[in-house]
Amino acid sequence: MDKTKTDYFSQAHQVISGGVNSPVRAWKGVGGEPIFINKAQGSKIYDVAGIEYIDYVLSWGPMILGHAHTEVISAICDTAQRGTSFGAPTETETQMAQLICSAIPSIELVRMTSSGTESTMTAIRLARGFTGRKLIAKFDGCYHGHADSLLIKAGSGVATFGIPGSPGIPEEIAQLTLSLPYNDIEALQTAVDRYGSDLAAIIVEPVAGNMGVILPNKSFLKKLRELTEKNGIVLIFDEVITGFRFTFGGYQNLIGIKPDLTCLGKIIGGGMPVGAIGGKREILERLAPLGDIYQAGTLSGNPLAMSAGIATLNILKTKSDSFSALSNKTNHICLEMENLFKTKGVAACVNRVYSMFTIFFQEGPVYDLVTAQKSDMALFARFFHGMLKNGVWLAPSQLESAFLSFAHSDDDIDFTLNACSKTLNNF
Ligand code: KE4
Repeated sequence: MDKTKTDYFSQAHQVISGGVNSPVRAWKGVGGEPIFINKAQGSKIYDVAGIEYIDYVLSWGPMILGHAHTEVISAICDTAQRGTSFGAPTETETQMAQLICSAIPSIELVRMTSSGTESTMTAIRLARGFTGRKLIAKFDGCYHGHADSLLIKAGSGVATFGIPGSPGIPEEIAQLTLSLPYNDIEALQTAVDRYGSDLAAIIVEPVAGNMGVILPNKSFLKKLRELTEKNGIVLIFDEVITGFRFTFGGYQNLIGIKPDLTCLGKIIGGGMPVGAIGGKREILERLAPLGDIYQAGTLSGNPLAMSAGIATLNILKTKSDSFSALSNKTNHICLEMENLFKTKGVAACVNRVYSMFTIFFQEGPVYDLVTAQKSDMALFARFFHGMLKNGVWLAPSQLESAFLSFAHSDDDIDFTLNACSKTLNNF
């Protein structure tokens, strides 16, 4: 007998903690039981009952070309014919590193990992080893993966669940992490005045995507670069989401700010498990085996992930002037949705930057975690389920981002706006 949709989740629950392998997939932020997916193609995702949705999650960012892109799939299949992992260097890793270094001028040397968490964890360890200092600073609502030092006032699933940090992180470790309000230059200046000479690193999402989309204020990142430069603090840009999303490079390319270290992930793996840490040669050379700061990974630079990532980046390289068209498409859908909310009398403000956006259910403005958390989460949940019923798959949390891909057509945009109108008619 065919399984019903709920069978999938109850079966998963018997053998997987929470029935999911990452908390945000459990839909705790919107209620209801998560839908299981069977396949995806281009801008569409299909659940186990064969229902089609237009996908704005895109695996939380990686699928900028759309799902199952033929060249990416064939790159994976071709590589797989020759084996899946060797635990020895391959040329594909060099090619990936060359692509990253050529695209992002601040990156002189790279180390591949298998996740964004590993790359940010490595960045923190590198900064502490390089400076000999212990303290690090981050920003409330920014999420840099689940390494102990960084799961402090984090965004993404932590913010949604209101988990202040997480049990299991000794306060001795938590006390070494300072978390400051995002976009607050005064708080930053005060913290650096007080702790500057003890700070190993300050890590930031240059565009925040884990408390919903929040843009940096004009001078925030510039001030951050000035203060870290002046005080010998390693500046880390966590570009796991923004890397290769807005341009063939990082957000840093667009604003002309060079961090000391950059963390990458998601898009550079084309949907396969990947992360990367890159930056100043003098810092990266401190990594074993060249240096004395240890970091390792059985599947780091895995040939399948490298092939998928290289195929993805090579296609993105040919689309350099299409990024602005993708940004315009995003702007268009956001403007049209804002008009719909206004017409229906629903308080909402839409933050967007290039091809990512978040609909905050409040008047706004939203410029940090405190303002983001003022959103009407219940209304977001109603909107999420309404859009789902109308064939549109959004992130199952108010404090996440929605993404467009190069596969999202004008028809997809029209369909989505129609779904939004229908959803609001039933509000
Ligand atoms: P991973 O370890 O999940 O590959 O990357 C961690 C990470 C690091 N930095 C940023 C800016 C990130 O957004 C992430 C992961 N993002 C979340 C969603 N916002 C991944 C989804 C999930 O946790 O399942």
